[in-house]
Amino acid sequence: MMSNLQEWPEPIVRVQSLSESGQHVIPSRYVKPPTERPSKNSDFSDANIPIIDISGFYGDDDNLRLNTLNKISMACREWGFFQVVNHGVSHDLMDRAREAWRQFFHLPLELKQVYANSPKTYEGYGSRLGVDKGAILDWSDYYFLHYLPSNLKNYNKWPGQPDYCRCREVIDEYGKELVRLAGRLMKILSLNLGLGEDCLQNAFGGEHFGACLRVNFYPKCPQPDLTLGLSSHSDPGGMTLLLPDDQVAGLQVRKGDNWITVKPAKHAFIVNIGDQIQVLSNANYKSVEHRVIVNSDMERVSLAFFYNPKSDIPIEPVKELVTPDKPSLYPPMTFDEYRLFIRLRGPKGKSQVESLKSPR
Ligand SMILES: O=C(O)CCC(=O)C(=O)O
Repeated sequence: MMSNLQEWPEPIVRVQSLSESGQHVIPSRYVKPPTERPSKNSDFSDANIPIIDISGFYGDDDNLRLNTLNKISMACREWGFFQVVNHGVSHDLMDRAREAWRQFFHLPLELKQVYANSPKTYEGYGSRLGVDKGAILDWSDYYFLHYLPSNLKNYNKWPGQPDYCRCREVIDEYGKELVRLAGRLMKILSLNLGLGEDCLQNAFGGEHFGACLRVNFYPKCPQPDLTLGLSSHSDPGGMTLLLPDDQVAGLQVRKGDNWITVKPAKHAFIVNIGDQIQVLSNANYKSVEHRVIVNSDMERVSLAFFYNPKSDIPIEPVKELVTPDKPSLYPPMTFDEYRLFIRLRGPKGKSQVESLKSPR
């Protein structure tokens, strides 16, 4: 299987170059089948994912603390997504991180090409997920890098040029803050599942958890109704903290048969449950499908920080959540094995975690 992951099956085309070419028609490689196009069940109502102030969890007021836990619990069960505000991460750092990456994507192509990625590790500057030859592609470029564990962290694979982008510095600072926030959210999720506060973190391998960053760049698109910036998928990892663009909406979350467009709150992080927490929670929490739409007027930048289990330990439902009434739904699998699926096949809804279910 690994041999399929050595090289891309076709020459890579940067979506940003297509966008900048000024063509009014997108290449057929980016045209989605009618059922996957954005107009299909997109919801233009006022619905939004919950916005939760987590500072209430850390104060002296027991009621407020309980209330905050409950709000997060409801959000995890009803949406699999929520926005956190008053999360303790410096707003200035959030803005600097997004802007550093925006500058990176605006560098001349030759400078970015130095970091071109391959499907072997996906680290670096990329323009597709999955290695199926002839696949319909998404309207985005991205940059993927490992932040933890430290043996995978490799500054040579982070953008270092030119200096004024300051990507390396800012990622280090940003990563540190996001690891702290994710650790706090892990405790909250654990408590809400009726577990000891360290249970989920321990199942992630304690201090040996992993973390990586994918920065998405969605260039302007002349025919946004025909394509997607990112196809529907659930996140393969543990938990995602997304810093969306502050100017442009684009993320849509599945709610039943509809797609709800997230309206980002100022300086909020969008938090969502990934497949590994679905598995550990024995499906008490579900990772929810999401996708990204693009538009013809504005580019969009987002930073997805993935907080993951140690990659070589078996992940299976935690014992306390397996009962005679609710037997284990998933056999053990390491995250290394699990993420091969998306690396080979690209984003494909929830097909992977569904296919994992133990026969019963
Ligand atoms: O750009 C976004 O808003 C979402 C990105 C996303 O879903 C991802 O990177 O997995």
